[in-house]
Amino acid sequence: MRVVHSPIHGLHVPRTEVWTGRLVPHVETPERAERILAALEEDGSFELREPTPHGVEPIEAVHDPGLIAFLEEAWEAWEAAGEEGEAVPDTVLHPGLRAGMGEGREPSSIVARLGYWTFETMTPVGAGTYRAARAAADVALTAADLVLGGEPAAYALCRPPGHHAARSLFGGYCYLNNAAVAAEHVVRRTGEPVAVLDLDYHHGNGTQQIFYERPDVLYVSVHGDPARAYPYFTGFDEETGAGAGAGTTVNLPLAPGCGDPAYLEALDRALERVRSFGGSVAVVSLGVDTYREDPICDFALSAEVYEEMGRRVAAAGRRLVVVQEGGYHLPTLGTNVRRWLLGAAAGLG
Ligand code: OKP
Ligand code: ZN
Repeated sequence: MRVVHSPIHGLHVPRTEVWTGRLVPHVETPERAERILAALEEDGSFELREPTPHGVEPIEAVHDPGLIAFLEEAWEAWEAAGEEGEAVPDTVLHPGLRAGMGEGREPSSIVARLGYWTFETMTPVGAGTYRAARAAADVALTAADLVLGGEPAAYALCRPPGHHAARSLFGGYCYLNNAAVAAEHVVRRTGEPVAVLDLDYHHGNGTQQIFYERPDVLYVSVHGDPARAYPYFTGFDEETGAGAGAGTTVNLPLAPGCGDPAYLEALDRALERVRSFGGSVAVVSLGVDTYREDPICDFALSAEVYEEMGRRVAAAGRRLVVVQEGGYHLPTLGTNVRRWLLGAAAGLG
């Protein structure tokens, strides 16, 4: 299988995040991508390459140009303001803040602008963040191009991840929505509908929001129930799309401790929807934070199930653009991704 990766991810080194009042070391580290790359390099069946730069246009197809411009300038503005450490807001634009007073516009100070373009405090902007986020989008776009060129599957080793980034918001360790950028690219190149299957532990609020009213992009997600799991405010089963996109969003929230049988049952339901939706390409947001030892999640999947998962997804009969999202248990991160991809390769036949 073809693998796209870029060393530029290493310029993004988030240091700390605030979890329920405690400052903790950030879990979305460069070592994550290094572990995955090492596991894939160890196996002779993966063919590695670096991405082709695609410019900003395919990113503007799914994101507010204001968000992109902000991410590009944010670090410099933070430094110019004499701030210490990473760029993180202290106040975010909760909709209630200006309720009944109009939407408000982008403020001018850097700390306020951070609170305008993000929804939380766990996603710091540092010196290399924008370059890494752009490289991750190029990685996803290059994998999409390989599949458009006839490959049955390609894997995009994206870092930082993307599925929490909405049209006009970064957050959830995500800055640009790599999977959404790739899916929109495929729609525009083929004129066909595209399914996005999100298998990260967390609900992909960003991908869902970007395509919520779109009849030509299916978003299906299997994830920790937002009743307890981040991002808390999206991913309920009654969210099914709106307007022309009514019925093209499918959420399958799962209970804590979810094991292999319950997970595979939900996956089969998700795949039924993918199968009945048109198109020849599916984008998979692959997070292996569903693994039982993941330090920030609460599912109980075995290592072995990843192979079966990949096999079942491939058997759905779509060409696959597999985009890396989360996964934080470093000792098994690479081998779990490898298992998934080997299973998919077997399922593609
Ligand atoms: C990114 B991806 C709760 C911490 C939650 C944010 C998780 C972002 C996950 N105390 N931190 O979907 O793996
Ligand atoms: Zn996740």
